[in-house]
Amino acid sequence: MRAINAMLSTMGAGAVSLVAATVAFAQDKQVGPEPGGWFFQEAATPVMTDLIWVHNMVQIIITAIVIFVVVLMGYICIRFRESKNPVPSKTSHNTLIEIIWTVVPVILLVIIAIPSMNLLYKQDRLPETEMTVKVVGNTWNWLYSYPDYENVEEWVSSPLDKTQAETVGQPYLLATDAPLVVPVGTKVKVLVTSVNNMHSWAMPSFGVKMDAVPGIINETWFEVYEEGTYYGQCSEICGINHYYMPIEVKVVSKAEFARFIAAGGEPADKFAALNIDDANGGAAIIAANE
Ligand SMILES: [Cu+2]
Repeated sequence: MRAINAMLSTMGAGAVSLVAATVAFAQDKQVGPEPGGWFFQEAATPVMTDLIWVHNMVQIIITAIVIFVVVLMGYICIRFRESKNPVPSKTSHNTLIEIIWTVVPVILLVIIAIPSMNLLYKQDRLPETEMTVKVVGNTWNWLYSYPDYENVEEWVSSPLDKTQAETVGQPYLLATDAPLVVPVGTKVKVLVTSVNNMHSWAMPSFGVKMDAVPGIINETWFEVYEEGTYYGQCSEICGINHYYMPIEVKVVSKAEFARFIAAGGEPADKFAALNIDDANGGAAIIAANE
């Protein structure tokens, strides 16, 4: 499978060099919400890998506690029921048991706290990042820009409607006309803010959920393991079209990203057939909101 993906990527890269001034992306991995899905999405970043690990560890501990308590309660209900135990014990204190039920929970909480705190700081404290993207929430779409690359203008990422999504074979309510494009294996700083009301830029497979608040610039980071398309959704109820502001992140090879930037970041090329004019469409939407 890996070999096939690698082959497809190579073919995709070949296609790019053949078609001048067109930036096409190799279609490979897709990670996002799935109908009926109830567990985490596949981990795409080190933060999400740790997050799933901490979740599983806590899950094991609480399951063990629940089983222990239920079994103990069952045993007590049966063993000490009135008919079997007509003269109940008058015991009110037992120092050893009291020490155990104090010390054991403390140890368990410390075992949970150490990796939890580690994860919290891993998410919160940015490492030395290699590039920055700026994400601005708008009602109801996302504006993306690269403060590091002035030749790439800020662009609007709007959801594809049902027909458009079907035409390009991408998931409706997740696919956009112009995804955020980032290189693989790169520590990316994300600056998140909003121009009107609150939104939240949430990428479950990245372990990222950052509020977009007007007047405040929040920051977070990610480093994606593998190339592919990753989907998220606005996760702060922001108004009537909250359901209709998906997030699409295209993770490409470093070489492909360099070509994309050199080409001025033409994000809409692969949707040219759909006749979407991002620059004008976006401007119209912004103007309508002002
Ligand atoms: Cu929203």
